[in-house]
Amino acid sequence: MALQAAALLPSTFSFSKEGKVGASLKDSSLFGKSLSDQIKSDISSSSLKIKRAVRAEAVITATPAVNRATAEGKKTLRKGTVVITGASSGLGLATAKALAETGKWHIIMACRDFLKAERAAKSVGMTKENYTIMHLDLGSLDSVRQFVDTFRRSGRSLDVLVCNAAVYLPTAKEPTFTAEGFELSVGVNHLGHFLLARSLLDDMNQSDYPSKRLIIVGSITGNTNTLAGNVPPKASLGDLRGLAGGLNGLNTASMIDGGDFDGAKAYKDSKVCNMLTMQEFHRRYHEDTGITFASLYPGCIATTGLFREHIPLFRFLFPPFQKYVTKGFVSEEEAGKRLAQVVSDPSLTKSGVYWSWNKDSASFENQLSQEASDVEKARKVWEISEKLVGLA
Ligand code: NDP
Ligand code: PMR
Repeated sequence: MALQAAALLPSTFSFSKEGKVGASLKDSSLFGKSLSDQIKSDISSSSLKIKRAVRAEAVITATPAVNRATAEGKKTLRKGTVVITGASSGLGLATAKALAETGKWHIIMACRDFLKAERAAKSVGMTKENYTIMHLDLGSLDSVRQFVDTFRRSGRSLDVLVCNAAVYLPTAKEPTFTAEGFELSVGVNHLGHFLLARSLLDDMNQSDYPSKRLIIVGSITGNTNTLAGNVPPKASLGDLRGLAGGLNGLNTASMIDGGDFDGAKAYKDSKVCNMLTMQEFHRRYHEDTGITFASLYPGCIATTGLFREHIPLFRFLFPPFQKYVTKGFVSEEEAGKRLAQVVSDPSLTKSGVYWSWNKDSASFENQLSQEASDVEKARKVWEISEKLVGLA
């Protein structure tokens, strides 16, 4: 909070913890002192602090200050940098497009298929200066670590991270596994993102951007307090015995609750983990870092690649079913605008929130199910996940 407030101060130089200087000039006076006097005294009293802070800082990013004064003296916020996982299709791509169109964001498309991502960016009219593609396969922790390294080498600051990528394997009879041997749905959707978000938290903390956010995409189907969440198989993490055993399907179950493999349930369980993780981040880090942690259900985007593994009849009937029966359907474009709001809308800065949208497409804070808001379970999922990804 302190960092955010400092960066938003309108008429002084602001100094972040890391000693970065945010110059936001305005021709006015502060409590009767002239601006130039104020600046002079700010500079002299802070230069020592900056020198110390810069010496102490291991990584000095080359990011320009948050507020730049243009030639005409007009204040502009620098472009934010947002990392979006799985930006090569569906919701991630639509969000990247919506943000690129504002001209206020540089989008790091964190994708496993470079060519697909490049084609996707072109297909929605994104221009070169608005995006960079960086390789990330969430099914490999080495790849996650490599991504973090590549990102750091880019010299960009990290302002917003969107954990969006996911796989859904409803027709699989047998489990498949990530490089480290975790069941694929939970491995990619939860554990890969867990390591990514934990590793990049420090980077975000160092950014001088005024509104830093970490967003983990959730879903209605992981919430058993809804009709959609009561369609079998229902999400349930049980006592986490499968997760604790490493989900490897050999000496332990491939499902979090220790039960038999069910691809649809594994996806829903992974979404519960996503929503629990967001809240645990909030409890552990919001107050100290000022970072906004959020999750969301963007609506039923029944046309995306998420259903690629489903039977053809499902893929044919699902969009009209959602459009005309449940009326929960939302287009990729609309869903992208919703997630883009969670990334950058000044009114959505509240942390620890699971956002949803009503029929008029207005956002509201939604209630999570009992399990998806269970504080003790969130802590346990966090601690077990830390061990599985090598952070503890
Ligand atoms: P898509 O299948 O269109 O997008 C998923 C993205 O994840 C793709 O870009 C895909 O990459 C990427 N991905 C999959 N596996 C990996 C991996 N191992 N490493 C890196 N990236 C990977 O689905 P959606 O857009 O629908 O899903 C996006 C998010 O929205 C998910 O979190 C999903 O749970 C959530 N959601 C979706 C709803 C819907 O109705 N569709 C409803 C509620 C939530 P590639 O292109 O290479 O396959
Ligand atoms: Mg569901 C208001 C009712 C509603 C909504 C918003 C969704 C969203 N679904 C609803 C109801 C129903 N669905 C009902 C009544 C049925 C029984 C006919 C039903 C069935 C159904 C299936 C078989 N729905 C599904 C599936 C899937 O395979 C999808 C899934 O669970 O993916 C994990 C799905 C979904 N329904 C949704 C949403 C958003 C999904 C998919 C994506 C997700 O949660 O990420």
